[in-house]
Amino acid sequence: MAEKFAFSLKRTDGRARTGVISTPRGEIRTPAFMPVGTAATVKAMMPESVAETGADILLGNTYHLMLRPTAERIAALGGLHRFMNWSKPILTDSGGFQVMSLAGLRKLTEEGVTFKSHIDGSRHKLTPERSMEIQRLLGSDIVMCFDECPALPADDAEVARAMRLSMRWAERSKEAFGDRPGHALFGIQQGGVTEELRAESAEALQAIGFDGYAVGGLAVGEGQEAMFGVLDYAPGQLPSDKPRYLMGVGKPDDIVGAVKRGIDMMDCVLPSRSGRTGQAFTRHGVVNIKNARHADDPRPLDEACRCPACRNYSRAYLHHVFRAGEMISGMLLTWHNLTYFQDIMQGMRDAISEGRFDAWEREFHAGRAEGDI
Ligand code: PRF
Ligand code: ZN
Repeated sequence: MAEKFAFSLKRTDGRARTGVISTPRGEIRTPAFMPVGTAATVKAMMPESVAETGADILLGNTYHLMLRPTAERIAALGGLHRFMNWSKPILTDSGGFQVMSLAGLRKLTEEGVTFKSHIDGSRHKLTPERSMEIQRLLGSDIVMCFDECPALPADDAEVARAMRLSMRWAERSKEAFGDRPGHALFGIQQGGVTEELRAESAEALQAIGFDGYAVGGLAVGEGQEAMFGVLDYAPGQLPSDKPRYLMGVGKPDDIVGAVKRGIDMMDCVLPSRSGRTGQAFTRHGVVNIKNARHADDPRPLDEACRCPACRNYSRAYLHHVFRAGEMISGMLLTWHNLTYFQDIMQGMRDAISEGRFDAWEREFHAGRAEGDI
């Protein structure tokens, strides 16, 4: 009998929460930040280094892996954990969101979505049933429902149509997922920035019943103020005894604002992608390492950071290897960014545990510059 998937809430401070998600592959401390390992790798990082940054769980993508190397091939090779040498939990996104943002020539029907691969133009189909099958073949620990996420701004009729389709797909996802002890299925709330639609979506999902609930459809062009406006009520529409996951967010201040409003999990490509394009996030703000003023600077990126980029290298070196197009540039900056994001999460977990989240948040915002530093 497989161990169970469970969420245990340890402490709340205002609306911020800290707890632990237990899975057969290990515990996930919440609030949790999930680095993105789209193509069975967190780009530029060895999995053991990703674990060292403090990540308890990675995100993988149905869309990319079904196209290359295919879910069937990964299953035959022992599943995604073994394939990529990551033994801790993996959450997989269901594919619909990536089809809409990446694939060419899409056709959406009640049944699902057909599309052309962004890699070779070949035709494929995703349905709730096929998405559940792919995520099972990958061996995902936390499976996401198949949904449709409209880009914002969109009119209410369009947002409502996409949300109601997503709720019918959520029911089909649950049916196709079946009963899999030790594995979790999360529903995804949609409804744009409209409170009534968010409420309708939350009720529909709870009537079906899930192991966790995601807030989808945000960070798609509405801006931080509108996103926080939704997060002022959306977590409260979802069960308090299950994890709440905000999909695809965000910058450090987005993450802090989301946790303050009751979010337990997040994922974003930002720390890894920015690392490869020369952007470092620090306690004082954003550092663009390509900027000429770093060329002679012997100081580390962030003197208080525990990562190898900050312990062993100067800004001058990081500037040089970035300008020279050396691979170590992306490796070191990604390592730094992932470390910094995980340290923010640890700081919030500690602060919530000790009932001092507000003070922690004030300190987080103090001494942060808006532009480049
Ligand atoms: N749905 C799914 N994946 C997502 C989103 C969504 O709404 C978002 C929205 N920010 C990111 N990734 N399935
Ligand atoms: Zn660092």
